[in-house]
Amino acid sequence: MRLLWLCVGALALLLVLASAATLKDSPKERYDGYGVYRLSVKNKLQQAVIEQLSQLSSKYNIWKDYDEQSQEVHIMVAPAELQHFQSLLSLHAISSEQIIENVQDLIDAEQVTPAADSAPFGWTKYYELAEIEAWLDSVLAAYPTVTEEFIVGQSYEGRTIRGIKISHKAGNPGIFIESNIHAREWITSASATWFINELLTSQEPAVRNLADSYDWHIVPVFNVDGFEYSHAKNRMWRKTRQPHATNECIGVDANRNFDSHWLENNGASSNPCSETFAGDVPGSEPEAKALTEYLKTIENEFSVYISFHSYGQYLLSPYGHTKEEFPDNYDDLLEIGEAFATAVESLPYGTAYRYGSTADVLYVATGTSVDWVFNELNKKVAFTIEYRDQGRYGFILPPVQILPNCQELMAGMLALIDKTQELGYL
Ligand code: 0X9
Ligand code: ZN
Repeated sequence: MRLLWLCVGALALLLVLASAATLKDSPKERYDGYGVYRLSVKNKLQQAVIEQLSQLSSKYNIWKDYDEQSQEVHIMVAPAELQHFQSLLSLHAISSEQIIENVQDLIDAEQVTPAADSAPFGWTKYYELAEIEAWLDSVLAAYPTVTEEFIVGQSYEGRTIRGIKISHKAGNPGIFIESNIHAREWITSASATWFINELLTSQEPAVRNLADSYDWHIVPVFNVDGFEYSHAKNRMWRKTRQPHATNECIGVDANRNFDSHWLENNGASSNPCSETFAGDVPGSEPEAKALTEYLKTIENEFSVYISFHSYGQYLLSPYGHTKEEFPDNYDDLLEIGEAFATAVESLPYGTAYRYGSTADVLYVATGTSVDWVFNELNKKVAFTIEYRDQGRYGFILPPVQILPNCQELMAGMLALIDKTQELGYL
């Protein structure tokens, strides 16, 4: 009898060890045969069908939500679902076009970096969190008189959310940049690190003026847990990594978790499996909570707030929660948007950005960081930049496009700050 119990015990232990091992060593999610489709959505019923599908986010993953301007949705579909997907589309007369044939091919290509890139850090490839942090340390060490680290707080998994303040003189007006709140939007942290580097090293008079005349508070990777997960396990991860109390789906859309019109007007989802899950309560995510607490402590040190996202090529201003109303200073925000878009488009790439309020130009989004800063901290100039591209590569923007995207950021930012200053906000 004793022997039997011993055997049962040993077996149980083995099972526990095995499941722990699979969790730890679970392989990377692969996207072989996953396609991305551009759907043209003409009515509410078609919208509802797609909304239903998107609840099954590992099989049908929304890359770009429906917006009234383009009347399009970009959706990634698992190969096993293709037949079902095609018949649903024809049943509901939804026309579609494949924009990416095989997501895994793009993920593989993204990892192949030119042999020439032997520098410890640069902008011809994407880096993991540890590499970005090591680079940040080296920058802090190299420029001790004008840089300073700041800490936003701790993530759910206990990582430190770090930022860098660049100040060339006391009393400068401040600009806060938050980047990579959505984990899979890798171009955002690549652009943020490039921008930091430019502020510290560029000899261009216009950039020097940007660095010398303003204090920059920059968080290159805000959603640290999600970003790490997007590198280690699942390239297409968007949300935070906090498990839900009762649902198996993990994480919250951090950009729906802020306490400003939280979960109103269908601007977020109450379904934990949705990519736009708002959380059970505002500030349920330690990251969002930490950011609001931190921003309150430096409330008087900045007047402009910018959040980096991809993709779609937009410069978006408040409001996100309604398109029935617009901020009092909307005309100014449009003027700044126009300056940004004109500057970007005048570069040789000719990249077109659209601008306007989130709810008007894109879609209703509630509980976003930008709207929280605008509405609750009363910062009158707050924008979301949605970087390249428009769907050809989507979130998997090839490394060769990092630098062109960064050049566009600088041209746009110079114009944005110039106009903001001219209008008296800085
Ligand atoms: O939906 C979002 O959170 C952003 N688009 S993304 O494709 N990167 O997910 C847009 C949010 C912009 N709105 C506000 N900040 N108000
Ligand atoms: Zn985003």
